[in-house]
This record gives sequence, structure tokens and C-alpha cells, in this order.
Amino acid sequence: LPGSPLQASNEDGSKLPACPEESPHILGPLNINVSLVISIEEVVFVYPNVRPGGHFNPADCEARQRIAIVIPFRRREWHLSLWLFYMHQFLQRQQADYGIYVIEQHGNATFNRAKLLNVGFAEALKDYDYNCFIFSDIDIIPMDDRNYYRCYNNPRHMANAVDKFKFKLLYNTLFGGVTAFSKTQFQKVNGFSNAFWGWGGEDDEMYSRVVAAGMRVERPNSVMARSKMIPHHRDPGNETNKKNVVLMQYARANMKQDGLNSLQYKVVNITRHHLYTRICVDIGKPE
Ligand code: UDH
Repeated sequence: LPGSPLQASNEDGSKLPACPEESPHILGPLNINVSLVISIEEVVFVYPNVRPGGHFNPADCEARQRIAIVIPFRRREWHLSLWLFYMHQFLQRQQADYGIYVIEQHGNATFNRAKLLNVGFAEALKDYDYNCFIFSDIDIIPMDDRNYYRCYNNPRHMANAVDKFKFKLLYNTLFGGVTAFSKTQFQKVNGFSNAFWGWGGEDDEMYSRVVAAGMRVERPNSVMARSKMIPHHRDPGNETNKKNVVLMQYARANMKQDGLNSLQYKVVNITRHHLYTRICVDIGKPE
């Protein structure tokens, strides 16, 4: 398989030591410039060490988790270059064994972020035995690499201090932007609902699933969780959907039959780019 990570081992074939709990390469607070204009070609040039499809693992130790970063996507190319520029270095400093999956919704039907994330989970598992999934919007860039993008004892909300909201958690059950689930945690909630078309509600519904499944949402402290959002306008095809507000309230009832076990889609094509894997997918349209 092109781009599948190499087994971490020494030249003589013996196993590498496990990576330390805390990486020696961590810098702490980072300077992120969201106005930076950088082309994808320039970003490729920065990362000769990434394998095709956007895979990387540390050369000198065996990472503790195998992490798939899954991004919902449609027509945000300039965000993608910037995100890749900052995030490869961020993940590498954290000594992550990771692959990046950009799940692109085909066509012009109403956007469905949650369904794309379910597709990313299913498709990434066909590549490699990932055991941790980070679901990240393309416009959020963490400002501190002590915010380890990995999985914890409970599902984790990573972007709880975003500059756009003055670094404050808007409400207690906020669960949007960037979240981390182990494979088992995500299966336990049956993934996201597939029924949230347009903007809003799918993240709140997921919060309810987590609680209904007997888990809780963890967060890093608000200093380490500081993140920048790349400013943008609302995208056409992703208008607020009032139906989602109603749907949100039925998480507990719906989670058994609406999610990974009812997921249907058609892969249009898969591109193994140097810096990421792009999966263009037909996820249908609202009924
Ligand atoms: N996304 C796309 N393309 C789209 C819509 C959404 O790639 O057309 C993805 C992208 O990863 C994005 C995520 O879905 O980061 C979430 O969508 P969003 O950024 O529209 O949601 P957010 O809540 O912004 O961040 C809402 C609109 C803000 C308008 C602000 C006007 N000042």
C-alpha cells in the first residue's frame, strides 16, 4: 500500500524503544500566523520526511498510538495548505505515528460534516490499524504543542479555547472543532449521526452520545488548549439547519441505529498526495 507507515525498528531489525510519554521536542506556546499565504507546493518542500498519503512515524522510537487525523472538507484549499504547514510540524514534535485524511464531499448538496467524519473513520481503518482518531476542522490550528493530539481515557475536546471566542468555552457541553476518540470509544457511540445536514447540532448530539454511553468529555487546560481559527465567511451549502436543533435532542434514542452501523456512501476517488490522503466521497443528500 503506498504511504502505509513503516514498522518502527532499528536497522538490525530489533524493535525501537517506546516513545516517552512526553516528547523531548515540545516547544510550548507557538506563534501561528493565520494570514500567512503559502502554496501547497511550498509546504511539500518543507516536509521531505512525510511519506505519500501524509504518513509519518518517529524514526527513533515507537509511538504509543496510531493516529488518524480526519478532516471534513469542501472547497477550502487555502485553509488546507496553511493547516498542513503548521500541523505536520506540530504532530512530528509530539512524536506521533499519524496519517492525515481529508474527506471531501463530492458535489454541491448540503454539507454534512458528521457523515464525512464517519467516512474518514471507516476509510482510514482500511489503510492501517489506527487506534486513535482526531476529528479536526480545517480552520483550527493549535497554539501550544503541549496540547497532545492523541487519545485519552475518555473522548476529548481539544479546541476549548479558540481565539475567535476570546479563548473562552462558549458553553459547558461544547464539543466542536477538534475532538479525539480512541477507536473503541468511537465504536461505543456508533460514531456520529449521519442525519445532520447543514450547519449546527452534530457536535452537541455527539456530546450527548458520549454521556449516554457512560463516558465523559475531557479537555486540556485552557492555556494549553489555545487555538486559532482561520477567519472565513459561511460557506455556501452549509447554511444553519433548524431541523438539527430538534434532532439533537434524540441522541440517546437514535444512537443505536444511526451512525457507523447505518453509514452509506460511495468513494468517488482516493488521491495519495505527498502531505495527505484525499478521499472524495458521495454521501448523498438530505431526504
Ligand atoms: N467545511 C468545508 N467546506 C464547507 C463547509 C465546511 O471544508 O463548505 C469543513 C471545514 O473543515 C470547516 C468545518 O467543515 O472547518 C466546519 O464548518 P465551518 O467552519 O463552516 O463551521 P464554523 O462553526 O463556522 O467554524 C461557521 C460559519 C462562520 C461564519 C462567520 C462569519 N464571520
